[in-house]
Amino acid sequence: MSFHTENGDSSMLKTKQMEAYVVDNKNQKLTTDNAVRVSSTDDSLKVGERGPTLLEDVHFREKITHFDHERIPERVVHARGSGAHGYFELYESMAEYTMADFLQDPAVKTPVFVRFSTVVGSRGSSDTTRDVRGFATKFYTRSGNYDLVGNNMPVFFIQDAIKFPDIVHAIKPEPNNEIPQATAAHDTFWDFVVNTPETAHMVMWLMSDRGIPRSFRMMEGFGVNTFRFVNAQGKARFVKFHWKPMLGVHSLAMDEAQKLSGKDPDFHRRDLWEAIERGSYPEYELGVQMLEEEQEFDFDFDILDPTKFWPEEIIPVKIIGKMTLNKNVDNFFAETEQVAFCPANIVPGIDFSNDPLLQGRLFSYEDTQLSRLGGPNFREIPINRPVAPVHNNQRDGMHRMTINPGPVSYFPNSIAQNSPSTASREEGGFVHYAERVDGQKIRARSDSFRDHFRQATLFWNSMSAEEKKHIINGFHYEAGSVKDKSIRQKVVDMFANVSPELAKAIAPGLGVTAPINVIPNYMKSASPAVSQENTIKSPATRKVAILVENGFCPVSVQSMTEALKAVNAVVETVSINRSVLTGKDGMLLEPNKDFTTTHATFYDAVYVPGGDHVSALAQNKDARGFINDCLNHYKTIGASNEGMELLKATEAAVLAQNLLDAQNTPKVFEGMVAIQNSSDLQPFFAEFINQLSMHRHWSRPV
Ligand code: HDE
Repeated sequence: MSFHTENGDSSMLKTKQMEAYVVDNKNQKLTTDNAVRVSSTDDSLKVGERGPTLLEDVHFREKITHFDHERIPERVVHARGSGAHGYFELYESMAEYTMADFLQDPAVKTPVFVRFSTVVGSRGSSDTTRDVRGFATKFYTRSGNYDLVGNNMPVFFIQDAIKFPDIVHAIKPEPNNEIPQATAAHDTFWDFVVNTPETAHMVMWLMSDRGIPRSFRMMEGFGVNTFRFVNAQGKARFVKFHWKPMLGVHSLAMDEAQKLSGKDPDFHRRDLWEAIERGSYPEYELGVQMLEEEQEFDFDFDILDPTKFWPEEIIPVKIIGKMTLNKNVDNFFAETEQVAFCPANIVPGIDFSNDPLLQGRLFSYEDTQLSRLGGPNFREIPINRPVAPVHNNQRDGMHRMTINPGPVSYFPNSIAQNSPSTASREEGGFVHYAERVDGQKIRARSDSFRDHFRQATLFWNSMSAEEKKHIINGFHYEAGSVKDKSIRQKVVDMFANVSPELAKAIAPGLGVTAPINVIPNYMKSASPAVSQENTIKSPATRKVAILVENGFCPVSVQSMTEALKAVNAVVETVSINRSVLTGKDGMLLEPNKDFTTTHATFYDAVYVPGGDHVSALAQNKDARGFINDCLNHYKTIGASNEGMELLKATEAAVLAQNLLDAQNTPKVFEGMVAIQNSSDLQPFFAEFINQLSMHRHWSRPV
């Protein structure tokens, strides 16, 4: 079977399969679901113009009935999400380690569908609340669908899936009043945390910048659970999966994320959609950490414990391929809402481990999908169909699409000569890894799962000084919002086990006392790979606002726009309102946005060009507010020539003092870039772009 030769570009297989279901309404007549043409859809059938509506109005009834049943239950967790199509390409054959068909031949491109999500909020909640992000990938491989259902954090809150309903009930809105929406900042979550020390490590990740990503395109994905690779000789190795974004891992500032929740609840969804529409396709490399079976007990953590990650410094990540997301969905409901991921969807060459969280997940996903998608035939929904052929004796059920001819729906049979027949391992049949397991039937937890704090400390130790401050602020807001003081005290007491320094720093914000007699934590090691300070930095796809008013300097605006576009950044001009503006030399410009329809939080940087327009901007509170927000959210701020006057009228004035001698050459201070009295702005643009690529200037004193 060769997808790439027989069917052209193998990355297009899924898109081609789905095309058969796409209906184009262009230039068509309106019909009922029974394909009868409709003559009017504006007035219901009545007895006289002012009389009652008739039951025989078939079109009315169909239209309303369908509408009444449009919604399906939202996902019990990960309800809010955004999906995109793409493909995966392999860098080198992984045949030595796994038989997984899509990991054999670098010439084969495997179609994928990805859904990113928040966990706690409802379908209509906001994208930027502090939360874990789901990162689920469906590979439509030629030996069946493989789902890598991961998160943007490598560890989980709990060690055993039996605790999942408890943690989810605790973090969801409280059941008596359904408050608060989409956040951990309330009593029940922290009550669960302080009573469940195994949550400590993941809570550290959640309070860190990882909880508020800048973009789905700029976050890592982790399979979290330990899986197995099995090669053609039947040899198995333990494996953990990683997605590494080509744009690096970046986050929002906490205040920025909170403001965005109101200003644009669709911030991440829009960012993903627009990047794909522009052709700036999100890319992620796939990495694997592999361990020989004999290494299972070589570490100071249990490799089956999902509250532990495998530090990259001791178990390196081997980069094996790349995923590109290059197509938005045609219909959100049909694709993103109906897609069904399941960690039990594996293919020959990949197998499970005894990770007790994974084992429970293997049951839950299909179970929830049976009710969410209305019965056992949800795999026939176009987005869920494999591109590999399906042949079995499954029959009937709600919404069955497949028409299976003939009398045989059982095995073995002689009427159809035993077809469909089973396949041996050599023929691609899935054979479970023959792991030897002995034991007593007990409800218990291994002693090797008892340490809950060492890796939480490792994570804390790995953070830069600025990242530590963000974690402290995260605790301040999230645990500080808890009403019950005794829970807040227990939070401080519990996290003293992670770091006495952390406990001391969060105690005042939580209004409780720092523990006095704590045993200092002697864990000194760190894992630099988990600090976002060490990530890839790039100006590509960053969004920059250029503030303009009548009298702006056209050369500055034009050349900055060109310089930014050359590095694939996105530029928008923003003004007080949308009327056409006249530049210094009479050039006309229609601004892309105004201060009412956009906001500083939508951008990564702001540039104030020179020109007479600055006085109008300086007198406008929204223009000043724009600069203030960029300042307080650690963004790059650039000003050339008269542009500096706007900075001087804002909270940035104090820092701008350090830029006053930027005569003829650009000067930089804490992510602020300026140049004055210069007609050659090119060095300034280069420096602005350099600062932009740094993402945020976290050490700026604000
Ligand atoms: Fe999930 N999880 N989960 N989860 N999960 C679901 O399945 C569950 C866990 C993850 O975009 C549900 O179809 C249990 C870890 C993602 O459609 C449900 C446990 C990780 C998504 C479910 C976990 C995840 C889900 C809800 C054990 C990271 C969204 C709707 C404690 C590796 C997939 C659905 C999408 C969705 C159960 C823990 C990731 C209820 C029992 C760990 C990305 O079945």
